[in-house]
Amino acid sequence: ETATRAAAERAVAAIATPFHTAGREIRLEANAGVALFPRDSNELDGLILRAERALERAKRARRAVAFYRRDSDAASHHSLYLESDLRAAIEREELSIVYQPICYLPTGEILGLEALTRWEHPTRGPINPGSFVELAERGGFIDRIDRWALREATSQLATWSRLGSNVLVTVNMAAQTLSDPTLPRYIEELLQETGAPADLLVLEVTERTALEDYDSSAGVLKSLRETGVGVALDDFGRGYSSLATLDQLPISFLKLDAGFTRGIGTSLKDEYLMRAVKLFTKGIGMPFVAEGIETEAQRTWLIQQGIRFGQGYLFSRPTACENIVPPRNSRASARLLPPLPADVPRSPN
Ligand code: G
Ligand code: MN
Repeated sequence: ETATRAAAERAVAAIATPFHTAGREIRLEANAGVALFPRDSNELDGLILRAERALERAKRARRAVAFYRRDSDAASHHSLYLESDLRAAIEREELSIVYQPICYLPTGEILGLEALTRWEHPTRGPINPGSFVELAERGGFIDRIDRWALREATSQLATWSRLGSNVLVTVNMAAQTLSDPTLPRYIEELLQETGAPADLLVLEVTERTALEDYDSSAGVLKSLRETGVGVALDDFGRGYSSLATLDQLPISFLKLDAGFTRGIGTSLKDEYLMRAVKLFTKGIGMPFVAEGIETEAQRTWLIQQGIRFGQGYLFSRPTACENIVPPRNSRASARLLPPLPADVPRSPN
């Protein structure tokens, strides 16, 4: 450890030495996180992950060099096992998809079905989706899970559409998945293979997802829109939202975060915000879906505001596809997927 520490400190010091270029002095900062083979892990992935954990500690403690400490972070040790289980989960068929309806509020009619991935661990039982998605994002393989979900959902969409339904199917996408320029091609192949109609498939992206790697993601979203696949902006209002980007991204409809629905009847601020977003989206011709509707009172208030689309336990919990009968001949796609805002004539100024 002593020799490794000395080497790491020399490297950090070398990077931190000021240098001159084009007549300017440049100063860089560096930290190092170290994991040792085979003490900390005998696998490359494990070593990298642990070195990253050590690096996080070095940055937090503002130290040049930090070593991975097994006992310092029992929880992350635990998540390493879980992570390798998750990598294997696709092949072991432990992942499944449940669907939650997106409804027309006045009638409860189903317009769309959001595909939500579930993981049933062989010994630990169901794992919370939030935590396994984060695990896969940190491990750098969320795209494999997203692409698996896309394949499943697209083939389910094809089945439903052959039965005469034209309900939309939406699938959640992570930033990593969305910034891959081969994604549109992958989706087109899926559509061809399964015979699912492109205009009934919608990708749900969060603003953070779309903006994290804006240059590649915007290109991917644009080519997807050209093939007819829709894009919904998910979790709007949760931390990253700006009204300006709504206009820059090719968004078909917006899903307002469940947190605001919870505020109905208790928080005037949430109510005003929903009304403001309603006014804005109506102005640019973008449908608006309220998430997390749990009570009749919330639904009534939303309808009074002219908000016509919503999702939540009031209508249905996420459900296995065998237990869902999507309606035939609803005008689902037309209601939620009007022409893109860019095609809507705008008033001058
Ligand atoms: O980020 P996104 O909006 O895709 O998250 C959907 C998650 O919200 C799912 O895990 C789903 O089970 C959960 N969910 C859906 N409807 C409701 C609801 O009415 N109340 C609560 N508390 N959670 C919900
Ligand atoms: Mn979603």
